[in-house]
Amino acid sequence: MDFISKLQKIWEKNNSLLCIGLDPDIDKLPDSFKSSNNPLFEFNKAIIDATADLVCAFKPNSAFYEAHGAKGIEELKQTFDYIRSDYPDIPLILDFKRGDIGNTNNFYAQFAFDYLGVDAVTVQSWQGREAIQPFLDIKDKGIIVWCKASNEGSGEFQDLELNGKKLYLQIAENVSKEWNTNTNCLLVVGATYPSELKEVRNIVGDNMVLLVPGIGAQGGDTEAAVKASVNSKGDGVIINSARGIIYASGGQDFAEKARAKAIETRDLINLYR
Ligand code: OMP
Repeated sequence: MDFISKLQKIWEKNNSLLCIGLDPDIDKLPDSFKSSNNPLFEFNKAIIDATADLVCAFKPNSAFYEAHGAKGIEELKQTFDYIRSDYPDIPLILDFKRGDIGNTNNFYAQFAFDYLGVDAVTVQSWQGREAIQPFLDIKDKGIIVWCKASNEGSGEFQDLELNGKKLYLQIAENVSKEWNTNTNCLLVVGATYPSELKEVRNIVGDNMVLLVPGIGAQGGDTEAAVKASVNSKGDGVIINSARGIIYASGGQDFAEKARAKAIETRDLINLYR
């Protein structure tokens, strides 16, 4: 099943727009994992088992695994394999924000879709459509293009005006009107920028899904982000939180506390959608 259909099904089944970021930082894991052979995977597995009925996606960020070399990549793959076998309804997003010339992108796509078997990836837009085409051609996968980043300094380039239009708005326009011929594109806009989220929603219309990270640890206001980003049907978004949920407690009750935080976050999102 293609990524967008899988997402629509799980939005309904779990009544949730919440995505949990599986970004395990070994220094923040409960002590019991420190002697484990697969600490990242074992931690993820506990979080996944505690929250799988509450989410519309899981999004591991590759950096947290690449940091550990081959062993980290192995645990990233274990994480995706586990979700695919035990929770096959849940879409898998690899957050790796790759982007290069087209020939090189073919090999990033092979890593994500053939080796890891994910349903969607995050990519850079900087090189232009022609370079991203190897991703865009894979019709059943979600290609999530970074548009307006959640970090404080993201305006340095993204807010520059070119011919009277801010760069991130031009990205939203090109992706929604020119790149999306296979209806497999999404855009990333940070929850920390609700008015920019609204502008992007107005440009892309009802049908494009937005990935919205930045609630929780980065301090994005959930009410403002949800109201600004949902479409007229009250969906069309994937709202991501990682640290705010996975480290709700640093003790042995981490999975239970992550579940409680995920319920609270899902319900808050649902209140404003
Ligand atoms: P927390 O800040 O811990 O909730 O994690 C946010 C996750 O979303 C990290 O994996 C970030 O790399 C990612 N992210 C952003 O924080 N800001 C962005 O603009 C884009 C992303 C992303 O593409 O998911």
